[in-house]
Amino acid sequence: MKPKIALIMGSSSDYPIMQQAEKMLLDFGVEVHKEVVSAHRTPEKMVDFAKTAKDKGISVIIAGAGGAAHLPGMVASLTTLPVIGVPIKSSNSIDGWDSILSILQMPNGIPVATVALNGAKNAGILALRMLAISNGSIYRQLRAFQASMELAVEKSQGDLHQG
Ligand code: RP5
Repeated sequence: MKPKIALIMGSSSDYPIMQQAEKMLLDFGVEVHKEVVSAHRTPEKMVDFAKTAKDKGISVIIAGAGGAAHLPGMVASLTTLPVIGVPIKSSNSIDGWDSILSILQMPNGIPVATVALNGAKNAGILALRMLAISNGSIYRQLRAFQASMELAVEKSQGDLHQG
C-alpha cells in the first residue's frame, strides 16, 4: 500500500505554491490527498478533517495558508499526526511575515514544523524524510535525490571555469 500524505490549503489560490509539494510527493510514488480546508471559512470541515485524518491512513499533514494563517496550528491541535506548515504570501498578506509568525509561534505542546515562506517544496521533502524512517524505498530515493543535487552543484562549479 502506498503511503498517503494530506496536502491541505486555506484557499485554491494557495495551490500554485502547494503544487510544489505535490510534485515532490508524486515523484516519490506517494499518494496525495489534496483538499481546500479553511480554518475561518469552513471551520467545521477543518475539525472533521483533522479528527479523521489518521483513520483515513494519512501519515503526515502538510497545511498551507496565507495572511492570518490559523489552519496548520488548529489542525495540529486536533490530531497527533505530524503537521508541516507552509506560510504563503497571499493576496491578503502584508509581506508574508503575518503568515510566517501565525504558523511558527505555536504554544508549547502543539508543534507545527514550519518551512520558509512559500517553501512548499521543502515541506514535501520533509514529509518524505518522515516516511523514510520506516520506508526503505523512499529512503533510497531520498539518497539518490541528494546525490543528484551534489552532482548538479559540481557541474555548476565546472561551468564557472569554462566561461
Ligand atoms: C487564506 O487567505 C488562504 O490560505 C489564502 O492564502 C488567503 C487568500 O485567500 P483567497 O482570498 O485567495 O481565497 O485564508
